[in-house]
Amino acid sequence: MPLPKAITAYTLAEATSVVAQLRQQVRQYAQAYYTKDAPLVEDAVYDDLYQQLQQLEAAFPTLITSDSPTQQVGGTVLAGFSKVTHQEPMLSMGDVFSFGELAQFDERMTKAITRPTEYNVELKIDGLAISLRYQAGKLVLGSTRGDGAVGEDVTANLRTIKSIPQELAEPIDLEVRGECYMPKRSFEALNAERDRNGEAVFANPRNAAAGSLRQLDTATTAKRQLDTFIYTIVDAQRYGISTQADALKQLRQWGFHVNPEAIVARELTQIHAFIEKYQSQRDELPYGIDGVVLKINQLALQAELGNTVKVPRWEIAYKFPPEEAQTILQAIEWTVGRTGVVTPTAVMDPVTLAGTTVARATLHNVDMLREKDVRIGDTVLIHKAGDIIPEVSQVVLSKRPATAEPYLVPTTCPSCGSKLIHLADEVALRCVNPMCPAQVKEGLTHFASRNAMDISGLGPKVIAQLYDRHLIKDVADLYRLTATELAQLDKFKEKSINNLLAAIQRSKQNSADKLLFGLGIRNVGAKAATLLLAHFGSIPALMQADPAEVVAIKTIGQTIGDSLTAYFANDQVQELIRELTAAGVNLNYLGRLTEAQDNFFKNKKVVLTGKLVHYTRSELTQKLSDLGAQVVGSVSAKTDYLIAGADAGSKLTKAQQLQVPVLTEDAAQQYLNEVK
Ligand code: 1X8
Repeated sequence: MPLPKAITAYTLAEATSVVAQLRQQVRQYAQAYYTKDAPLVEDAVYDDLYQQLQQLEAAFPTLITSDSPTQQVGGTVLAGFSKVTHQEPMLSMGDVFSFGELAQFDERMTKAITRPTEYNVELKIDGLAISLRYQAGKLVLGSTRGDGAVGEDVTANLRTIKSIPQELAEPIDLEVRGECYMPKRSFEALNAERDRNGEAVFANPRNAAAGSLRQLDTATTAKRQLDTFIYTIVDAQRYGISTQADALKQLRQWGFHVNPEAIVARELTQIHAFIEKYQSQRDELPYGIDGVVLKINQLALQAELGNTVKVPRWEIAYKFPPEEAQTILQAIEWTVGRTGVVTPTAVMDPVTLAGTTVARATLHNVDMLREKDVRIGDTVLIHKAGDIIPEVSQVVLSKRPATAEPYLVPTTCPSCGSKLIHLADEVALRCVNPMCPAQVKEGLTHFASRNAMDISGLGPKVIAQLYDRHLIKDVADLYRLTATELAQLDKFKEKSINNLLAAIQRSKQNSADKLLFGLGIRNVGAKAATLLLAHFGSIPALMQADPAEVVAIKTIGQTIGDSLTAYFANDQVQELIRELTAAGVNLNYLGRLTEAQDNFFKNKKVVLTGKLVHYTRSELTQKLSDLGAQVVGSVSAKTDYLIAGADAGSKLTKAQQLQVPVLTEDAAQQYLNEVK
């Protein structure tokens, strides 16, 4: 259905009234469709109205408002996120992990209140908490929880989420809170696409949702298909509501997306049944949940009970145990680390676990392998430690095939074939051959890594190729690589070759603490390396230092001292240092003598772009460096922040593609001013 007359025939007054009508209709239909899952009209009718609205807005741009449905597809590029101080703090919640602890919570509640205890029991959604503020019925502010007191203003991004009403039917002032999440299907589609494009995949839907909400280009957020469940009305009693169950009803009526799985319960047995039901069904739900929330149903009682310093007394989360899956162990792979430690990895039939497909899991070390008596062909239980790294938790002995034989732990290194040994008091199995190819490659990768020499473009795959083609055998060889040699590598064209050579060149100027750490000396971590060089000033000075002086440095003990002595006593090491010196690698400490105090920019990689107003480039670079930031030239996935001034170009685009947070110069200045 086209508009009744040509767009050009509309007066501004007519257009104003038609636009208002269209918006109301489109909103109503969209809400029925998205939040109630009950469309009122056919898609084509909706699309028509939507297009008419778009056409009128295009002809009368002064009528465009940020809350128009047409603006919800995003497209605005933000300069950064400003901070929002929550009017009521967004508290977190106490949690329990067993029915026993849950009973203790219930006992506390029963003691504290005289009436029979009644709970509203809801699912705990695995997303991120958001707050939405409405004024006279219009959405005016959407923010993240942040630290609970101060969050970030993500209004423009939240406006792209279809289940969030832009305008309520009643012109009320209101603040509601809930969870923003990414449905499992959207998460899988997003990760599949990112994988195809060679981009890093998100570890879980929660991270994906958080990343999507912090997009500076709202069009990206719009594409991410985020959804919400709203579960709290701030100060609900103001609206004549007296229980949490009624609050959920009211929220639904106002047009919010409210999770349908909630019950009112008085008995623990009912709550146990609810928990067990959803714990076993969580895989079938289209969104992630990580537990169940119990809230005292009566709002007046909630108010009486109040909060502790950190959490409300009247609610608790029952957290599900980590998700487990069963699968069959097909093989055990052994990997040699930088220090020669050989670790086992289980290779299993692929299985879905907490939303992702898992085919490999850590078995930690030989002792654990022996203790669990893991055998090839065994059925094993796996879970994700810290929700990310899969590990084998248990062998299901009842399912062990009669033919399964005890697993024979390798006696020789899978990389170099040398005999593996157990060092005294160590659970680890080690390859002690310093020339072991696997160890050398790991050592080279460590040298190039971010906290060490930070040579971008020199990851494990490139290192492996360089080593296997005999182009490098130690770190000094890196500084002798030529363009012709790099051209032999897979996918290395002129641009990647030049970038890598430039990165290698740049690393020569690093402060020598990065070099010291990069050498991979046993027990010498990044912190120790910095302390040592801040004290001695250079690697040659450290090499000649009196061991007693080394050990006397605060937090540097005998273990580090002995490691250094042994390392530098080695003739090959001395030759390596000579070669690095000859190649022009800096051996002096260039950092500050005192470490920068904690601040927003400390240890962050920052890129500057665009025209700055408050500072010159070099002033800002100096200020950031003083705060312990590293100011680098180009944006990569490793960049922590891009500070963008006016007329920013390709760096800004790249940062947005890589989801690197972008700060305006003003925002950067605010953070700088926070440092005393
Ligand atoms: C966090 C969550 C709550 C609820 C659901 N999912 C969450 N992640 C709920 O109340 N239904 S409440 C909450 C909090 O208070 N921090």
